[in-house]
Amino acid sequence: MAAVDTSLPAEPTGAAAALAEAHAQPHALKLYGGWFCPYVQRAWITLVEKAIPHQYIEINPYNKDPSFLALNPRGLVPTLAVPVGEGEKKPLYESTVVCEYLDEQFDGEQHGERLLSGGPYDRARARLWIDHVTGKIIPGFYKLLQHTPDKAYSLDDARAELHKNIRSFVNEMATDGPWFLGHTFSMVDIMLAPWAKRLWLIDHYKTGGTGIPKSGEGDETWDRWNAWFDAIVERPSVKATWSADERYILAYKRYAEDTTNSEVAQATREGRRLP
Ligand SMILES: N[C@@H](CCC(=O)N[C@@H](CS)C(=O)NCC(=O)O)C(=O)O
Repeated sequence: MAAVDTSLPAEPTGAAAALAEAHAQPHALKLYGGWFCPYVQRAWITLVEKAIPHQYIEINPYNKDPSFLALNPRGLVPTLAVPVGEGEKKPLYESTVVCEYLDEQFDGEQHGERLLSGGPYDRARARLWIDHVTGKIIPGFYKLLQHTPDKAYSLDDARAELHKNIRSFVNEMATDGPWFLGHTFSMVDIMLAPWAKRLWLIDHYKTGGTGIPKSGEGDETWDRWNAWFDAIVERPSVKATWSADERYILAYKRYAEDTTNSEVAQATREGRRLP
């Protein structure tokens, strides 16, 4: 059985290193993360967007340290340690749950607008498209990235599936601004940002790449996607949580060769729901 990636570089680099360093001091709110992890990046972006004081602790989730498992029995990052009363802490995990908690808990004026805002219908609709990102687009990303010639499906099949799921997401986007909700940046944008930021790895590793047309070379749906994409990869919180590009080439090689035994990769290989 292929090894899990315990050999990954231990620290973030570039902008993410500066951010981690700025949040290295002990703080009651702790984010346990891995620099390479897109699910962590969701939580990290939320912390930055809302200017939430916290401590960032880099760990390698593939080393299932007992102290880590005591916080999160699933053994996955992001894991958040949340202060509850005098010196007491409780854990939270699952990136969508962590981000929603941060959004609700840090609600003062200094934290800006709510990322999941509006009435019950607006919030439910946002969650619906977050569910689409998590349940359809992200699995499609890994299916394409982990494609190898011996698979039962072709590279074109994987590309078509990813395109279909991105397009149904884009068709729900407002047209009057770059973000999913138009002029309002929201949790829906954050939930997809880390994988959008990693799409170039598919171009790097897979023949034909993502196959997503450039603006003006496809139809209106792809033009709308490209407007969102250009805005999200330039969003300061997304850039601030990004390490040097060559680190991701290293980290994702095992996905591209389909040799990693990370839980996400195993689930993808076996056609199971992602962890
Ligand atoms: N559903 C989880 C997924 C988190 C996840 O898969 N994290 C990866 C790193 S990107 C991890 O901790 N993997 C450890 C392992 O596979 O053993 C979430 O949304 O937080």
